[in-house]
Order: sequence, then structure tokens, then C-alpha cells
Amino acid sequence: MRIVVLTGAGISAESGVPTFRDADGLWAGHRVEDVATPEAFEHQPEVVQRFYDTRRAALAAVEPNPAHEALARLERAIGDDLLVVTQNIDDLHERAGSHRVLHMHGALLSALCVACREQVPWTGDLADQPPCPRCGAVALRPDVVWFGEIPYGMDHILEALEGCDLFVSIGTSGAVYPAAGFVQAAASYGARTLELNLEPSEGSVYFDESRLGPAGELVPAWVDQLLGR
Ligand code: BV8
Repeated sequence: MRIVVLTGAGISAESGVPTFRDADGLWAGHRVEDVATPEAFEHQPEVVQRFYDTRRAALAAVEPNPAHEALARLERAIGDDLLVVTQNIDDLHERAGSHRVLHMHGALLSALCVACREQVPWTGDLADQPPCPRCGAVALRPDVVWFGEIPYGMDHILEALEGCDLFVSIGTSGAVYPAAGFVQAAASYGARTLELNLEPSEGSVYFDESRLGPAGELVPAWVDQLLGR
């Protein structure tokens, strides 16, 4: 059985990573749409850089939770039949042991050089304008997909949605496209669809089944059920 799992901020909530909604759409006093845009970066680069520097630094203080660990266990059981597409920019799936993870909105631990377009692993701050390790230009930005920018891996994602038997959405409000449309694409190709979320999402109506509760409980139970435990 080929499975595509889409994760959102809700899967990292129990790890202590605030979601966009829990912050009432505010991040350190900013509306995410006002900070996570190319225009914001152009007009107030240091505000945007600090917004991501703060979130990057906060990764050191959080750990994967049982939901991340259950998805890593599922990958160990079914390997290439599982693809995790995450909207999250944290590294908790990887730290839980998942390898087949596609960060469609980029990653905090990566920087993008707008001069040479190189993606470079990055753990420190960017607000102090370090030079690009490859070309030396002072042109590094967060390697994050902002509103109005094209998500990473769309060809790979659409191909996986076309070929999957089961699409599972975990911890996302279904507010942002194109991710919010994946359930309808999967269903149109004949996949079964399951939502695991704390509360009904904007896309719940499109799922064959919705289970409500914390990911830390629902995801391990679902993986156990799937693996016949
Ligand atoms: C694009 C990275 C073209 C940055 C993010 C009008 C109509 C439709 C679309 C648009 C429109 N106007 C503009 C658009 C397009 C726009 C969009 O969708 N806007 C929205 C606001 C309407 N989208 C874009 O611009 C995208 N690009 O469209 O390009 C294109 C398209 C296709 C192909 C080619 C070209 C790019 C969007 C990417 C923006 N970047 N993140 C950063 O992180 O700073 S978005 C960010 O918010 C997340 O990545 C995520 O995608 C999104 C929503 O966040 P969630 O993960 O869902 O988190 P949220 O807080 O909202 O919800 C948490 C959920 O978890 C809740 O449901 C809650 O109940 C649940 N939960 C909480 N705790 C738990 C839990 N569940 C389980 N257990 C728990 N413990």
C-alpha cells in the first residue's frame, strides 16, 4: 500500500513548537502573512531575518514527539511506499528518524543564496548578514517558501498523490494552498483519505474519515492499526 502523509504545524505542537493558529496568526507580534512574504523581506529584511533566526534557535530546545516517531516507525516498516510531505520547516521528522521527508515550504536549517541560488545547511543566525559559503555574496535568506512563492517538490508531490492508495493529513488547518488541495487531488486518483487533527480543518469535508485528537495519541494508534499491532 502506497501512502502519502501531509503534515502541518499541529504534528509539532506537542513538541512545544507553536502553530500558526495557536499564536492567533501572530508570531512575536507579526501576522505570518506580513512576515512570510518576499515583499516583507524586501522592505524589512532584518525583521524577517530575526523572525526566522528566533525560530531556528528555538529548534535546539524541542524534541520529536510520539507522532514523529510513529511516522519514522512506519517508514522502517514500509520504506519507499511512504512519503512524508511536510509544510513544517522544523527538523523534527528527521530527528525522529524519518528519511523520506519532502519539505515543500523549505527548512529553517537551510539558507538560500539569492546571488548563486545555492541552498546551504545553516544553523546560526542570518540577521548579521554572513557571506554565502559558495560565492561570498552577502545574499543569504531563509530557505523558506513564502506566500506567493512556488513550493518545493511539486512535481514529485503530484506524482506521489497520483500513485498513492492512502492520503493521510496530520495537524494542518487546510488554510494554505496548494497543500490544502492535496486531499482532493488524491481522492480524484482513487486514494482513500484520512485526517488526523485536533479539530476539524477547513478541508475536513473532503476526507473519507476524520479522527479528532492530539497527534501524539492518534498517529501512533493509526500506525499500530496499519501494521496490525
Ligand atoms: C503558491 C513557510 C503558486 C513559512 C508557509 C486565495 C485563495 C487560495 C490561495 C491563495 C489565495 N491567495 C493567495 C493564495 C496562495 C497562497 C495561499 O494559500 N494563501 C492563503 C493564506 C489563502 N499560497 C501560496 O502563496 C503558496 N504558493 O500558491 O504558489 C503555485 C501553486 C502551486 C503550484 C505552483 C505555484 C505558498 C504558501 C507557503 C507559505 N509558507 N510556511 C513559515 O513557516 O514561516 S505557510 C504555513 O502556514 C505553513 O507552512 C502551512 O502551510 C500553513 C498553515 O499552517 P498549518 O501547518 O496548517 O498550521 P496551522 O497553525 O494553520 O494549523 C495547525 C493545525 O493543527 C490546526 O488545524 C490545529 O487544530 C491542529 N493542531 C494543533 N495542535 C495539534 C493539532 N493537531 C494534532 N495534534 C495537536 N497537538
